[in-house]
Amino acid sequence: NNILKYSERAALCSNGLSRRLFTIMEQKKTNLVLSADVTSSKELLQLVDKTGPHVCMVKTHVDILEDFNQDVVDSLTKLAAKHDFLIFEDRKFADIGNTVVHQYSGGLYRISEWADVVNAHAIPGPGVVQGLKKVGAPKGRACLLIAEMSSSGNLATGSYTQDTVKMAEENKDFVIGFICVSKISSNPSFLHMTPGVQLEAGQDSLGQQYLTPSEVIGKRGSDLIIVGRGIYQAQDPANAAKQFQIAGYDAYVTRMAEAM
Ligand code: UP6
Repeated sequence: NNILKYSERAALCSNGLSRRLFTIMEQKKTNLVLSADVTSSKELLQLVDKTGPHVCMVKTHVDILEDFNQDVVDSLTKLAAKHDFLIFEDRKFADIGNTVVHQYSGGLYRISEWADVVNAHAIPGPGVVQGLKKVGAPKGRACLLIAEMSSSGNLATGSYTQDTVKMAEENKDFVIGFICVSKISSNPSFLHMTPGVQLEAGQDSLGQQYLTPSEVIGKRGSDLIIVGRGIYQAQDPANAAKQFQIAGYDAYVTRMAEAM
């Protein structure tokens, strides 16, 4: 998948959401996912409206919002239509199928009503995917599996990562790709999405490790960069998002040119 353009990969996807994401990436010229990890809904909506033109997807952690309510998701959905991006709730489901059915569809957040994409750990086995699929597939939703993590000392390595790729392949209709820190599947329809990205490599004080867009997209062959603090803690988040958009897309264009 190093030589296929996003639009060519879109054509290979059986899931409508991955097709749409690749199409947005090509049209908007962005492989940037905003990780909108702010704690008030006002801040969230302002941040998303400002950075919306530069992103193909907005990732949320709704359970960190102090004032979550239905208006927030209504407004977020409107912004998604206005700026043409997908909504990804970073819920990291990690329980048996029956429990995730309820966590995904019910509770306070009713995630399946508004999130295009969610993610899950592979640790419980395929039941977690089956449970999510039961709720999400009829609504046209999709899921990413966490095959690797960005944090230091994490246990998602080696055969765990390989077995997660296998689990994705066995559920290709609903699983559209991975959270990972490098390219782990040669199947061009799978999306590789990488968190832990800043314009300079480094780490935070709690184990997060940062790589640059050119390392992640160019050298490691991932498809999308996920950026939180690098954007929302910047003086000018819209401009920061633009810088990440340019850096991420340039790395993709360069990678394509080098693979030719
Ligand atoms: N995230 C990681 N690493 C992972 C998986 N998910 O950082 O392996 C998520 C975090 C956060 C975002 O939960 O929302 O990606 C990274 O934010 P940051 O850019 O501010 O570090």
